[in-house]
Amino acid sequence: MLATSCGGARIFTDPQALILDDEVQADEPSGFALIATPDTTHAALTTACIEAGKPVLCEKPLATNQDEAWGVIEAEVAAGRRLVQVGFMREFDPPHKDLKLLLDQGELGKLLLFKGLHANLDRGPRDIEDVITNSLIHDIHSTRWIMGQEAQEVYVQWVPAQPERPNTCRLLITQMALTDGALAMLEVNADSGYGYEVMVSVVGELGTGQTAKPVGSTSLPSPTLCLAGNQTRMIDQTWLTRFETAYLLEAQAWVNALLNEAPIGPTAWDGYMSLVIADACKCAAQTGSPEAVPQIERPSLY
Ligand code: ISE
Repeated sequence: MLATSCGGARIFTDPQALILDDEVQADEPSGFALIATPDTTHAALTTACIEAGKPVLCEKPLATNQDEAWGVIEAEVAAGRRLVQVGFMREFDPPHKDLKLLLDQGELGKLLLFKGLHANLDRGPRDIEDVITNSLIHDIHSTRWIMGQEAQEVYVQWVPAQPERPNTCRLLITQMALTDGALAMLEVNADSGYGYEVMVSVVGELGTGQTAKPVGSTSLPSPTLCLAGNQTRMIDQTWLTRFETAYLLEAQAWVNALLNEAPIGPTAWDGYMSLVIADACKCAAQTGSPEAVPQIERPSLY
C-alpha cells in the first residue's frame, strides 16, 4: 500500500540487493542510500554502499564497536573519496548550531566545560552497554563537535534500572577529560518520567552559554501556559518530534551537498571516533576506574 502511494516504488526484502540494483544510480538522488535499520546492520550495509560507489547517510552508531567501524574507514579510504555521512543530526538542530556558531566566534573565550543533558522516556530496562552505544554516543559526538577536542580519559557511573540486575541502566553520568584540558559531564537519563529533552551548556573563560529551548517542533505548540495556578510548557515525548526539524535539514543538506559533489556533515571518522570513546566508556563501566581513550592518527581523507 505504501509502495503504491509512493507512485509504485519497488520493494526489496534484501538490503544488499537494493544497494547493488542497477536502477539505483550513484549519480542521481535515487542512488543515495539512507540506512535506518537496526544498529547491528549499519557497518555491513554502509560498507556495501561504499563498495558499490553509492553515497550513504547512515544512522548512528556507525557500527556496534570501534573494530567494526574501522572496517568502514578502511573501505572509504580504499575508495579514495568521502561517501559516508553519519546521522549525528544534532549538528543540524538550530539550537545546537546557534550555540556552536557563537563558540566558534570565540564569544566565551577558551572553553572549560561541556555539560550535556539527554533525557529519554522509558523503553523498558536497557543494559548499560546499549545506553552507551545507542544513546550516549550522541552526547559523545556533541562533545567532540561543540568543544572541537577529543576525549582523553573517561569515567562512568550509573544507577541501575533494576537493583537486582546491576547491568541495567536508569541514569548514567560520564565524565571526560578532553585533549585541550577542558572537561565534560554527560547525563543520560534512560527514563526521565516526564518526556524527551536534550540540552547543552558550556562554560568558557569569559562566560557561559546554553542551547535555547527548541521553539516548538511542528507537532507541538510552543507557548507556555498559565492555567489553574500552574505554569506549563509542552515537552516532546520522543526524539522524533524534538529533532524533526534537524532530521529534515540533515537530509536536505546531505542531498544538496551530494548534488554539488561536496559531502558535508559528520564523517565516518566521527562515527569511528565516537565508537572509540564509547568502547572506552564500556571498559570504564566494567572496571569502575577512569579509562584512557586511545589517540588514533586521522587518515588524510578526513
Ligand atoms: C535513539 O536511537 C536516538 O538516536 C535518539 O536521538 C536518542 O535520544 C535515543 O536515546 C536513542 O535511543
